[in-house]
Amino acid sequence: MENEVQKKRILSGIQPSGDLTLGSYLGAIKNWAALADEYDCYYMLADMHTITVRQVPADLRRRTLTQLAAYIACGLDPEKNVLFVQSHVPAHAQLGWVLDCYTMFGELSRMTQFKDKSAKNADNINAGLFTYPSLMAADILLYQADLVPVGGDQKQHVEICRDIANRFNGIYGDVFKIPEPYIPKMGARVMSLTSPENKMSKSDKDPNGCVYILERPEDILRKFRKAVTDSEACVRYDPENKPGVSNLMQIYAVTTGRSFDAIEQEFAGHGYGDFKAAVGESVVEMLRPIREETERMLSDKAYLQGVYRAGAEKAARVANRTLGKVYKKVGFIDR
Ligand code: ATP
Ligand code: LTN
Repeated sequence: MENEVQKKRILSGIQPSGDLTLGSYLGAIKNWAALADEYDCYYMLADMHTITVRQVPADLRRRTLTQLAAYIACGLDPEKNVLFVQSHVPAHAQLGWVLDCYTMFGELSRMTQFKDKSAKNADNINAGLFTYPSLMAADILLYQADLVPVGGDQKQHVEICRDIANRFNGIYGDVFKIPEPYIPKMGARVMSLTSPENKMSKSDKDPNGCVYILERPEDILRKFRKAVTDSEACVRYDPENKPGVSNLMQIYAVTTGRSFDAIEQEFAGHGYGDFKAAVGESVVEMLRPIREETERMLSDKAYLQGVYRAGAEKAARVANRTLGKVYKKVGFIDR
């Protein structure tokens, strides 16, 4: 019990905004599974963030369940990790509002994700898209998280969360733990297979740039076969001049545990064809058990329901404690 109290806490989440990609697996989820013994871990399905972009309701429901099954299939044991749906814990919306009042217009305007997403959704630049980071700050701060494991693209959001927390603590005393981002060295930024200057993203319009973790092996192999490379015909790590090949090398390094040097040697004198096929095969083999296990779990809805209900209950207990403190600090009277 003593140990339980001392464990550092982790919170992270992914939006059920599309099918999970190889990017979200390598950049985030794969690394989460290994943390369960050392940390007290909370993982969310960020459905409230997802509606900042218009969704088809039935699809959102289906993807939320599929994503929960995929979390478990990727090794997040619900006995060791608290797995929950954001909208099931009302404290997120409640603290989100309070933090909106401690977040500045100027700092939100500088967020890269806001700029990208408002360019992509020019007909729906809603207030939720703009205040996305203060809701995300609420997600993290409610749990007094020490670490937030995310891919490199989310670093800016963890930084603004720290700024908001410091601002609030500066006024009211030590209410929030200041979290640190926890970004993997390898796989932090998996790039699109067709435009390797952009990150692989599940809401990408080009389905060939993106490998989904539940995709059929033949489709995965085809996408790798078609991946954009360059005309040098030499497997060498040089992200600046050879972004396509370097991205494939990154992926292969993570799936096989080999170093860049070893990969360069393995393919010395071979064309890109062999290399791309090998990368594709290694990804297929890594994802196969995840796909099979996800499909198996999706056929047992009652089990999944049990997992998210228990998760919401555990999460709410921690979240409500923080929310209570915050309400008191800002001057709301006790009910
Ligand atoms: P969307 O397209 O809806 O913005 P996304 O594909 O970018 O979604 P997120 O749900 O934003 O994915 O990200 C889930 C997690 O996976 C985050 O921690 C994010 O940092 C990480 N991640 C997403 N894409 C990549 C990528 N290409 N490389 C590394 N990590 C990634
Ligand atoms: N913004 C994140 C998803 C997300 C998240 C969080 C990540 C929502 N709330 C809290 C870490 C902590 C994304 O787009 N990947």
